[in-house]
Amino acid sequence: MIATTLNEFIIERQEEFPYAKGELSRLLSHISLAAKIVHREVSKAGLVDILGEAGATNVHGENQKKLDVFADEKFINALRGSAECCGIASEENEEIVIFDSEVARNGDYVVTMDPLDGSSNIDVNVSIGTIFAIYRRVSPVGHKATEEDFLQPGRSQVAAGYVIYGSSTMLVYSTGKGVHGFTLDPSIGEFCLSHPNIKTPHSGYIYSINEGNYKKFAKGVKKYLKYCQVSDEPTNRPYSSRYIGSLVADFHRNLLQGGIFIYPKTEHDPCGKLRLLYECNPVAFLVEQAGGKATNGRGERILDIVPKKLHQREPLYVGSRNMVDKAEEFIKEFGD
Ligand code: P6P
Repeated sequence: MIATTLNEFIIERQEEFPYAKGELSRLLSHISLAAKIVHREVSKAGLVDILGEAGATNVHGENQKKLDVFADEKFINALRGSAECCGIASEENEEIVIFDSEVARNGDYVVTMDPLDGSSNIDVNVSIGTIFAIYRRVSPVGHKATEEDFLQPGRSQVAAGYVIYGSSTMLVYSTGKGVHGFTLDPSIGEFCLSHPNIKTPHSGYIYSINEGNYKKFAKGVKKYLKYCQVSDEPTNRPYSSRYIGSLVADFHRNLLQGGIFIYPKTEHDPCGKLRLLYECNPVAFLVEQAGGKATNGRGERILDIVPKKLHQREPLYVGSRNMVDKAEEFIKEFGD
């Protein structure tokens, strides 16, 4: 049987995309092209001098590894060439990246992205990923993109997805009509449909959180963790703690198997660590499409939060809906 490729799948279903035919397929095919290029470099990162610090630091003062910079450039170049995208907001760039050509100014879309999430794991061969979200611009077509195009609530996303560079490279995306996973077949250079219509279990037994921060957690978070450690509800089996330190890898595992990922606020980080625009919103869009839930721990749906700043952080509770609800019960009773 010949597998369905990403491009074939998008074209087969592009009438589901409520805008002009072909726009989304061009955007996603350019994203998948950049993903293949990053895959090639990630898969041989240990062999060429592309590891280690690029010297520069990103807007958050974090050392930029060469692959961060490489991935950022590849995705920006791919989207600049798509003729559909007028600008990008990226973790690796303090300001928005405006595509100022006549063609790009007529683009209807903007993209937010974390070009290489989990980059601290690059040198130790742990899965890393790219996270992206696609919005319709709100600024007038024919003009330059503006920051307002990027400060839309996550519910306005028209598509979102991630690429996970792991034991295999997968691209997982949704346009609001279900979540679909494609595995890269390097022998033909195509992403092939491997996980159609992903649904996440309503309950699970995996909890993902950096327990090294335990002392900084609020009482409600500590109480939920203890609940997980002593309970076998509701799946009648003990919970497992699984934390890779790469959001894409932790999220992908929990999406498929069920589970909850938590990056809570702490006294030191009152808004948590993860970025709303290009980490929380895309995974929130995907998890809701898969039947799960994503909030900031206080009952506020991630997708309803209106961003005020490009690199705004937000606490994230994301995964199986019954687990997010249970965590919120403890937060409500004991505080966050
Ligand atoms: P910590 C990677 O740097 C990242 O942004 C996410 O991919 C990951 O979930 C999180 O930070 C890990 O943070 O503080 O647990 O190392």
